[in-house]
Amino acid sequence: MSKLAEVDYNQYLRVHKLPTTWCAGCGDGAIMKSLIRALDELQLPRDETAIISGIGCSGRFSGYLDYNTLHVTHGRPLAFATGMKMAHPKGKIIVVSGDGDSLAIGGNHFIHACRRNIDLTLIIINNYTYGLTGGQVSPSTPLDSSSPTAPYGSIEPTFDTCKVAMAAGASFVSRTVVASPLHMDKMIKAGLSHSGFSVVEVMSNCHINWGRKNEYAAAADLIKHLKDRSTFSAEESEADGKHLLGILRQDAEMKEYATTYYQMVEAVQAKMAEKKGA
Ligand SMILES: Cc1ncc(C[n+]2csc(CCOP(=O)(O)OP(=O)(O)O)c2C)c(N)n1
Repeated sequence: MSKLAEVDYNQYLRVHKLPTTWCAGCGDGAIMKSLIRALDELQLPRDETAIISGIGCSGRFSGYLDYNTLHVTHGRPLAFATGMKMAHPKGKIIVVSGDGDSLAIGGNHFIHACRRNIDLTLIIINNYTYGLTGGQVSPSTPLDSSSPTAPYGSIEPTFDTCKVAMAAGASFVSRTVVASPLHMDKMIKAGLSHSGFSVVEVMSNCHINWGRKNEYAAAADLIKHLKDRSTFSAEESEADGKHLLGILRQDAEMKEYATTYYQMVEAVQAKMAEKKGA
């Protein structure tokens, strides 16, 4: 049976910032460890790697991970990441974002990053809710579930993050669940290894601000629920709305934005030099 890679986590963390502010049992800790295992295996050069996050519980990643980091305004990590990638196209840039951060206030940036197919990796931690601010409804809150802003149940249909990403043009799209750390490791590693816009949606547990309102107040119960609500079968997912896991799109041939841009700059400069010489 395969097992989790053994890694010295502390060498990737700003240990003086620990313990984390996350609630006991929060999926964010498991996801951060999974990201560390992926970083450890891929050995991306630290000087060329940046981690950017917005506001939210998920926003803490840029505080804890000992890389070049940016902690930016709510909903805007992809905008900052895009600027960073264009200024430094060789850099490996990882954005960690909540479902509120990337699908609600940052939804526009999400769609356009997909459309441009810019070489960034976006890890969306989908915990069904605005965790940090108390559990308000987000674009991925399950229909009929309760929250402080929908005490009688949410009447809003949810976004399927991965379908939106594929429709908008992302070249790598995958989904995993915090209940399956080995699968999570695999998806994050694959996303980081892709050249182009890669989206890794991680279904995660906010048992405190979503679970307590929906009969999953214990972390273990909600993690089990998420596992039960996930499937590797497209048919099953279509039939009863379960979260479809796995790599849903992987296309290395699609044009990447920064590369195309700098190729154009080179071509225009060559043309201008030719004109000058003539
Ligand atoms: C412009 C702006 N609007 C609203 C807020 C308040 N706010 C902070 S975090 C957050 C939602 C966080 O939810 P999500 O992105 O899903 O992340 P999570 O906390 O669940 O990881 C909101 C609404 C803010 N900080 N800035």
